[in-house]
Amino acid sequence: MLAALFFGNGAPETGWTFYAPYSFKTGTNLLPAVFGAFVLGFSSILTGLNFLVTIHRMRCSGMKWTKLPLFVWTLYGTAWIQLLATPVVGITLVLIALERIFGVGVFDPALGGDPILYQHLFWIYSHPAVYIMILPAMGAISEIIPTFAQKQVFGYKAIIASTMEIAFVGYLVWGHHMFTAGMSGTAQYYFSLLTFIVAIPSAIKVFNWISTMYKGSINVQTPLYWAASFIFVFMIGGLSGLVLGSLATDVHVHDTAFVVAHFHYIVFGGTGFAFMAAIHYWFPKIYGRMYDKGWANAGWLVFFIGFLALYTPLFYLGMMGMPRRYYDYMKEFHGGNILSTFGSWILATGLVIIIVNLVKSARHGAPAEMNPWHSKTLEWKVSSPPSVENFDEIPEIAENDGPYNYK
Ligand SMILES: [Cu+2]
Repeated sequence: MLAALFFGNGAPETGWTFYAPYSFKTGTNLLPAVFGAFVLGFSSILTGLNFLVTIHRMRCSGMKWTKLPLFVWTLYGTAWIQLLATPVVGITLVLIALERIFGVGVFDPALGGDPILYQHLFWIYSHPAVYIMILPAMGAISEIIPTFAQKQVFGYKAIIASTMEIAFVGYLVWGHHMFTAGMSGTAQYYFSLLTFIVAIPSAIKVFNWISTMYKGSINVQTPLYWAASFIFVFMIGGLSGLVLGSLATDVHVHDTAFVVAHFHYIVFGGTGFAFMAAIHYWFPKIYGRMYDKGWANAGWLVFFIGFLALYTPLFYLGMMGMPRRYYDYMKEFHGGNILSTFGSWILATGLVIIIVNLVKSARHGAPAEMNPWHSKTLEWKVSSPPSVENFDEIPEIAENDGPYNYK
C-alpha cells in the first residue's frame, strides 16, 4: 500500500496545480513531482534571499537607494515575493504529501478536510508568482526605454513605488482565481476590488515608459522594437485582466480560452517579449559580439505577427464559450483554432530566426564596443564581455551621477 504511494502508475496527471482532492487520490507517481516542485521552491527562496542581502549590503560607495537602476529595484521587489510567498506553496505541497501518505485530513472532505482550502493556499503563492515573472521583465523595459530614447527616465520614483506596490498588494488578490469555486459574496467583492487596485501600478509604469519616449531622441534598434511591442501586448493583457477581475464578466468567461489568451498576453507577451528585449540589449555585453541587426529585426517582426495570430483568436473563442483544458472543440470554434494554429507556426518560425541569429553571432558576430547603446548604467563601463568579478576596481558613484543622466 505504502509502496504504491511512492511508486504509482505512470506520470502524474494532475496538471501543474496539484489540485485537491485529485492530487491525493490519483494512483500516478505524484510524490516525486511534488518533491521536485518543493526543491524548486527552496531554490527560489534562496535566490530571493541572495538578491536581498546583496542589494542591501554590497552596493558600491555612492550607490544610494535613489540611484539604484530600476532593473535592480524590480529584482529587489521580486526577491521579497520569492522569500515571503514561496514558503506558502512549499508547506502546501508538504500537506499534499502528508495527506497521501498518512491521510491527515486537511483537504479530504471524508476526514473533515476542505479541498477548497488547497486552492486558497495554492493561489496565495501562485498569484504573486506571476509577479515574480513580470517584475524583472518590467525592470528590463525600464532600462531599455531610457537608453534608446537617450533621455532621463520619466518618474523614476513613481516606477520604484509602483514596483514595491505590485510586490506587496500582489499577496492580497489570490481569490480572483476562485470566483466560481465557492466563496462568500463579501470575499468576492474584496478580491475583485483589490485586483483592480493592483492594476493601477502596472498602468503607472506604462504611462512612465511612454512619457520617457516622448520627445526623446529615439534610436530605433532591435531591443526597442521588442520593448515597444511589449508595451502593446502587455496593455492588451492587462486590460483583458480587468475583464477577469470583475465579478460579473469573470463568471461568464471563467475557465474558457479567454483566460488562456489573457495569461499568454501577460506571461508570453509580457515576460517573453521583455526577455527578448533584454537578451538583444545585453547580448553585446554578455558575449562581446554584436548580432546581425537585420536578421534580429526580421525575427522580431515574424514573431510579433505570429504571436498576434496565435493568441488573439483565443479571446474571441473564450467569449463564445470554448472551455480551456480540452483537446477537442465544437465545430463552430474551428475557424479560430485554425487561425491560432497558423499563428503558432509563424511564431515558431520567428523563434528559429532569432535563436539561429543569436547562436551564430555569439561565436562569429563582429566584436562589440564597450557601450554600443550609449547607456549610463554601470555594466556598460566595463569591457564586453566583463572580466571575472566584473570590475577590476570597485566603482564609486559621484554625487551628481545617476543611472539615467542623459542630457
Ligand atoms: Cu492572479
